[in-house]
Amino acid sequence: MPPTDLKPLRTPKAIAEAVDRAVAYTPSTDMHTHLYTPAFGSLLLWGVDELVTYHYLIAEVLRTNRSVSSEDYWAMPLARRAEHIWRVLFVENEPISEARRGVLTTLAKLGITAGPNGLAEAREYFRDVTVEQHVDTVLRLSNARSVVMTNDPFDDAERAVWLSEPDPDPRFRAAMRIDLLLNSWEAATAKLRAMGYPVSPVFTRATYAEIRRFLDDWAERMDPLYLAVSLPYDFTYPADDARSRIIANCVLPFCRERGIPFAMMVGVKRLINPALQLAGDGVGLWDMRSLERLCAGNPDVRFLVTVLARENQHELCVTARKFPNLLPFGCWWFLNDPSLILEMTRMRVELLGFSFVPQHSDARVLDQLIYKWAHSRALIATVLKEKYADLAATGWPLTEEAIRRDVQQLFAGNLEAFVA
Ligand code: FIX
Ligand code: ZN
Repeated sequence: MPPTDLKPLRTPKAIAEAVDRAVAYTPSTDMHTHLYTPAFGSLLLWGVDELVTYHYLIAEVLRTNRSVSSEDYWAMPLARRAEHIWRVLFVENEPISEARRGVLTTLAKLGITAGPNGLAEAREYFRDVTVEQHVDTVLRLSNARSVVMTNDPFDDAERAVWLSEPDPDPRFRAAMRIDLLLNSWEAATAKLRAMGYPVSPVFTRATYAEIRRFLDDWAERMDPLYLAVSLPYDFTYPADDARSRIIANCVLPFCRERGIPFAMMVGVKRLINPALQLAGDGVGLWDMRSLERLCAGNPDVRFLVTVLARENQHELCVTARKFPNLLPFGCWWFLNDPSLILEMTRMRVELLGFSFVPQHSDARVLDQLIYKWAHSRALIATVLKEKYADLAATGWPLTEEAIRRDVQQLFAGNLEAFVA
């Protein structure tokens, strides 16, 4: 990055140029993805056929061409599914949606001229690419310093890889995901027993101890940055249910003693259309009094929180103003769209200053890092230019040095400090 001078930036043009430099140059820590190191084999999705069959695009193709049902779609092999999506969503209809534009941004940055023949050209590009090469290419093009994985010890395929002690890649860090434990206690007891943790469905002191032993064992194996869970829109705490008992007796003590945050992603309405499989989830409004109770009742536990409903965003910002142990993050899933990223980022800067994590990619396919970060960096820059121009208009001596510091904080520093 070129040296910066310390003379105050007075004009919107000078401010905009300084913001663009800082946003382009500052590497990001991507705090939530579904990516894996190549050591995890087929768990790491990459390449144009996976990119084009992303579940966001499945939802769009099924409504755009209703003559092909979800059953017909799932009956096709991957290559045919990609060709179907490409034809319907990119050739027969303009690729105007955010998920479609994302594919094109990725192909363009990989040097593949995107046009009606883009799928075939991209397949040509990937023919001689190895996954190791592609990880380097994608992280470079995304300017991502590190990505945080979603690591589920209840997933049989992933657990087997961990037990084989795969070579670590410092660019990929772990997050331990416990959805089964907190959302499906019955199923979790069977898995825990099979893994050698003799829990009973009835909550006894011994069962709590075994759950803790499970969390501790896997934290030793994974060294997670945080403990994570996706919770439904009707998540209530405390409640007379298994989830609340495990959170109170196992999760919160674990996070407190291990010194890692508890990350809650709240608002999904699971499988409102099961026929769409991963694409079948919806969104619901969360009663955030549960968040207030968790933050107020556990001031020595740090909470990373993202919520799925647009209508919950303002309350999340206000709640974060009240609780220093709450760090809002990301424009998650159905919110990862320009109109909503702009709205949420403006709201957060106005209410929280720079004390939040503006974005995560949620990338499921390695290549998505390229577009998810390219699009978000541009949008975050748009908001920063507005806000810094407003600040400079007060006569405040704004410098490029200060802008760089702020952008580093947003893209990496806030999270790194919160998990340290
Ligand atoms: O729970 C999650 O981690 C969600 O992000 C996923 O379930 C969701 O399918 C997704 O990938 C959204 O972007
Ligand atoms: Zn996710």
